[in-house]
Amino acid sequence: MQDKISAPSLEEIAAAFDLPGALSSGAPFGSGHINDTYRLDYTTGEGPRSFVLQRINTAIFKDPDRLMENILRVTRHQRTKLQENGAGETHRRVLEFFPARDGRFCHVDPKGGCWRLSLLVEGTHTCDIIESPEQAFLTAAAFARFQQTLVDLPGGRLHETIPNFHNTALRFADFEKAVREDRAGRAAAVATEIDFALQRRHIAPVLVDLMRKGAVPERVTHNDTKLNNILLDDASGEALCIIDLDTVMPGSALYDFGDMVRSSACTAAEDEADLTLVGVEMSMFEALARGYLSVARVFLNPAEIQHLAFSGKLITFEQGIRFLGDYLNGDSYYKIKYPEHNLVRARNQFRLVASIEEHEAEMAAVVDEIAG
Ligand code: GN1
Ligand code: MG
Repeated sequence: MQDKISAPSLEEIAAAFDLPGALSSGAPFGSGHINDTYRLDYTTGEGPRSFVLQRINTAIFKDPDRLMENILRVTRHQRTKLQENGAGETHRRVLEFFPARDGRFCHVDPKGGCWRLSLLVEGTHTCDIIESPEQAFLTAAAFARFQQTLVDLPGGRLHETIPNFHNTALRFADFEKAVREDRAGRAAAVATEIDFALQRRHIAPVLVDLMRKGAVPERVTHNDTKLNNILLDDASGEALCIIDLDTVMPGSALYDFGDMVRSSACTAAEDEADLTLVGVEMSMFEALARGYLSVARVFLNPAEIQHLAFSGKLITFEQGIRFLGDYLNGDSYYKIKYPEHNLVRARNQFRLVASIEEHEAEMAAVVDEIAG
């Protein structure tokens, strides 16, 4: 966890960037688990303007300059394509970052904190919980378009901002290490959850093995396709702008689709403690698959299509062992709001895994029917 107390004030950080007018307010913003995010409101001669200021968690993103290099390449390419396609309001459809006065997109404060600034996209909101199949369709199609846009990203392979981020086999090895070390002395009390994970160890390497064999191709992917990483237009509900680009890097389309299933095919939050509310909703899954395939059908290969239903289970499992592993390690990775938060999250994700298992054949049939 980063030290909040010793950090410079928001005013001091904001002053490092060349912003218009006077800062009228600054406050925490969003619901990310890793970085610290703030909204800055300015009063200017041309009316109010708002920005998003973020402190990058450099314990997790160890090379923030390369991370910003990725993000600038990606957003420039998105902007070029939007302009080529004659899309209106490009400033609302792709994130825009501003360098600090020293020219760096990553401003380092005197305490070593790493800050970046982007334009706040006005007239949009995010949702933590899926509201309707229509919304599931739109958001899945938007993430698919994001992947499609990046198919011809120039300039070579992107940096891996977190190596092996979705290598579920290595994630499982990390989990086993956390169980073995039992740093926080919590393993005995969560034997049931540990057992749930160990019984499913065979699914962990499935996608990485397919990637190693070349059956599933490496693509430029988002890698954190949670529902709340899309800005929705306040007026129309349109899925306007993909955000949280920290983990855009080489990956598999399947982990992206899987994380849409994890975060949008269930109508309970990922930290809902009442497990009777946690489970896959087939209407949402079907809408996600229809939305995603409405765009991605043309570029996915047969092995990818064949594993779409499985991908939701796999990444939900991966997320479950990451939360449980962090709980066993003494909560060093994810921000928590109360002591058992990571355990509650892990139980929730495992309940969703179990529910996906119950519906897996049905989910595969839905994908078959849509993909034809
Ligand atoms: C983290 O910070 P946030 O909420 O965007 C995590 C994702 C997880 C997610 C679970 C870099 O994302 O991988 O899926 O929490 N990001 C990182 O909600 O580990
Ligand atoms: Mg993220």
